[in-house]
Amino acid sequence: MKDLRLHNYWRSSASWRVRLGLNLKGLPFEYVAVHLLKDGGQQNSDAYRAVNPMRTVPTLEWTEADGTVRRLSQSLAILEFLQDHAPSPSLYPEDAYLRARARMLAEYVNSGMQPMQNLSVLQRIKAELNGDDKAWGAYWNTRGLEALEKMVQPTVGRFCVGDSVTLADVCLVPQLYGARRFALDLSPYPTLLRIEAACAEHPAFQASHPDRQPDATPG
Ligand SMILES: N[C@@H](CCC(=O)N[C@@H](CS)C(=O)NCC(=O)O)C(=O)O
Repeated sequence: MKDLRLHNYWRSSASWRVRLGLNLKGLPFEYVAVHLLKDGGQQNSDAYRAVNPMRTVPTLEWTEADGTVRRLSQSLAILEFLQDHAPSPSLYPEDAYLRARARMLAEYVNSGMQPMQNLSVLQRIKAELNGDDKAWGAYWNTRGLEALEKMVQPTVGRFCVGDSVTLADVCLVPQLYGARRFALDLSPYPTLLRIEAACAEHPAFQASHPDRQPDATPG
């Protein structure tokens, strides 16, 4: 596995999850920017659809020793692959119950929140249904954050599950960043904010932060 290339977008939460995984595991990668808003969304171009027919970022691509190019999409599948490739530091707790809790919290974000406020969903709510896309996104974020604040309580330490970074933190922190774009009041989630602050001190979270990526634009 060499020449890792990550097709991603600075402000995409799912992209940030994979940048986090790569940084946490110390795996260098080439940053391939896919602008989700330019040119009608570069994720919709024929060139990118050949890379990822689902038209979403991230996609991780690499070259095997025999020259075969391989690709993976879906951030949680990519993270699991990275975990198998580079087991330390682990993103998954040893204990089976705690491991399942970390996955559960990650899925609150991955399947309960992010898909409901994905760009293409918001665009269709606005254009096709003449709906209030911002209120829609805010609703699903609020619902998910309320659940997360409650459901981290049994396992919380410095991070979501104990004192090591897990998959749950890797999903939570990018989602909180995204939630702020819906102008949500995050004060009802003090535990989540405390975890976010702990993560912000970690070099991998700093290096992978959207604002530090080459395609980041102000505003
Ligand atoms: N479950 C997928 C979600 C991927 C996804 O929806 N990515 C968003 C950005 S966070 C995207 O590419 N959206 C493009 C669009 O909606 O047109 C994953 O975890 O990778």
